[in-house]
Amino acid sequence: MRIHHSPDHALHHGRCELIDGQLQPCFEKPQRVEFILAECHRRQLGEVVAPRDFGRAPLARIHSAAYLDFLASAWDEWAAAGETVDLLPYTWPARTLRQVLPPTSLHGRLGYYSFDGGAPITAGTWSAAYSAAQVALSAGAEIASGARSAFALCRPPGHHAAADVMGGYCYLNNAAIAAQAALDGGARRVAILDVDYHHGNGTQDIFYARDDVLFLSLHGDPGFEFPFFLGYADETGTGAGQGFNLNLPLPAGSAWDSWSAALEVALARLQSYAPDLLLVSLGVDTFKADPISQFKLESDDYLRLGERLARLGLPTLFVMEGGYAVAEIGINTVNVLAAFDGA
Ligand code: SP5
Ligand code: ZN
Repeated sequence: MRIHHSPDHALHHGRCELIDGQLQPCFEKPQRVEFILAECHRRQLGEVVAPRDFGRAPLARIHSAAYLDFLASAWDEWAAAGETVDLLPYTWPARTLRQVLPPTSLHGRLGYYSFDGGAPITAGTWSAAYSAAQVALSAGAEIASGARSAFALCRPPGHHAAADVMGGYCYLNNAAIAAQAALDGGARRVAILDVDYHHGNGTQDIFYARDDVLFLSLHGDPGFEFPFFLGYADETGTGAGQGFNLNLPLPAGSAWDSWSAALEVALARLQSYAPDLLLVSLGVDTFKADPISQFKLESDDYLRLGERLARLGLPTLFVMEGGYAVAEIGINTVNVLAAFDGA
């Protein structure tokens, strides 16, 4: 399958995140994409193509204009004040505080538009996030014109980002933007299968009240794992979206046997939905050696995942999400894609 990729991802390179009480180098780093690309070349997965520029309109179908303006301008405002280090939020409107309109102060707005301190804004963050969204749109357009599958090598990732909230290394929800573009282009039903280790809280929230996007997610139980405050099994959708959200939280230590059993539950629901398009939020942080995760998938398990997804016989758009075991991220990711192609 073709690989949609922009070198602009490297413009985003956050310095630090808070892990176990210490500031550590960001796990979500440019080398992730370089390793995936190298493995795509080594295995001759397909042609690497640059994204088209669809502009800001398809982003605004998912994200609020105020949020997009904020993301596009925050760094310039910070730099104009003479600052050079990453912009990181430190105060959030939690339960006892007012959810007022965005405050005028830059750090007030930073807290208002985020849910954690894991999404630093750097000089190149907007350009990189914008390019990742265009990569997802380009890959989606290839499928709309008849391709069986396409790979959007997005970075930064997107599934934790909601309509006007960033966090968890995510700014723009690439998968949601591509799903909405598919619907706007004539698709009637889109299923998003999120196999990243973490719950895709942003994607769930964006489509929670809708029945034209079915969201299915396998992830570390939020009772013990980030993002903690969404992703439980009793979240099944609301209003017209009732029944169109399926969470399958799993315990720490889950390996292929239990993970794939949960996958079958998700796929049974997916097949009864009969979508026009399957979008896979592909995180490989389920890998046993992932430094921030607690599942136990082996590299060969990703081959089985790719084969299984191919058996659904649906046009399939793969959108890159997480995965932090950099040495194996290429092998694990391309295992899914190559096995899908080969099946
Ligand atoms: C896209 C994506 O995968 N985002 C994940 C964001 C996770 N951020 C929280 C990381 C907390 C890691 N704690 C690990 C403790 C290891 N000792
Ligand atoms: Zn993840």
